[in-house]
Amino acid sequence: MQTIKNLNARYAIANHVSFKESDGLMVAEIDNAHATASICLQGAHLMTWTPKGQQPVIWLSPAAKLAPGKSIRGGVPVCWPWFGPHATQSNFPGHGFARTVMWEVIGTRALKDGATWLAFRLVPTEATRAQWPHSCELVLQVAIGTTLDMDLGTLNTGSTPITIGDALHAYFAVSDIAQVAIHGLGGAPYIDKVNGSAQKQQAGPVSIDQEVDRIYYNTGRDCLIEDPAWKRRIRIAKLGSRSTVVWNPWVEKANKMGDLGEDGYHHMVCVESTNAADDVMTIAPQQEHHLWVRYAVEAF
Ligand code: TA6
Repeated sequence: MQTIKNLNARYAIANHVSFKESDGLMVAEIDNAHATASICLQGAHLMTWTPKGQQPVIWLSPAAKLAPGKSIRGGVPVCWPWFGPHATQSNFPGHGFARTVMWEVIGTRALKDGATWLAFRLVPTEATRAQWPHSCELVLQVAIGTTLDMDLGTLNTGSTPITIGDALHAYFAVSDIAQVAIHGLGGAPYIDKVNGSAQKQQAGPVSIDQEVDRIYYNTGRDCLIEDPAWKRRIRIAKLGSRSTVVWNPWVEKANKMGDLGEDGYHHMVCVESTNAADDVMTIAPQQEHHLWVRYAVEAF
């Protein structure tokens, strides 16, 4: 059983990473030459990432609550082993259980370029096995520096194929959602979940002036969140994913959520690298699937 004490004894690295307790949960605090970040061991949930001298890139709700078994609003929730509602069991948690169960630290390293690498493994429980009775291992690797790399690896350790849906459900910080444009999805077909899951096609960049909840598919290109007021673009590169979700709850839904903060929806947008809808992944025995992203900031 990992504790703050034994985590710091085994995995802390000076000028890179240490562990602390926050609202009853264990958190890895990263502070290196290039960036600061924080990762809650519950869900291996990266909560913040701020390159030095920059505005935060990953957004955490000012009203986010850290509580055992509860999802944290913001950061990069790990959605696994399904995305969205469970296909048949309405009482199973939306976006799977990975983000609300304990993970264990399995490694930390100071990289040559000054970044910090950490690896976490999901700890299965009776409850997770009841919802997901398959032999497999889930490992998240993160490299935190001038860019943020995340690799969600599913290894099928069983003797039959498994089919998963997953996502790195990233919340990005923006100056003002009304001024932001999302490039890289032009021409892509999408399911418009706000309009009865109608099938549509994206024309040009995505702008947001109302609730948006779209699953874009056949999308492999980088996305760019263009933020003129902060004179930056956030580049989202990915591998192992052919679907992308863009979400902003807008005012009505935001007010009902209770953990998005007073006007939180103005300052965030989710651009999620997913295996969602028909883009689920079937993994053969002893094979693995990796969902990998790189987030980077470019001035403009
Ligand atoms: O990714 C978009 C979405 O599926 C939305 O429909 C909304 O439910 C959002 O995820 C947040 O879900 P959560 O379970 O974290 O409140």
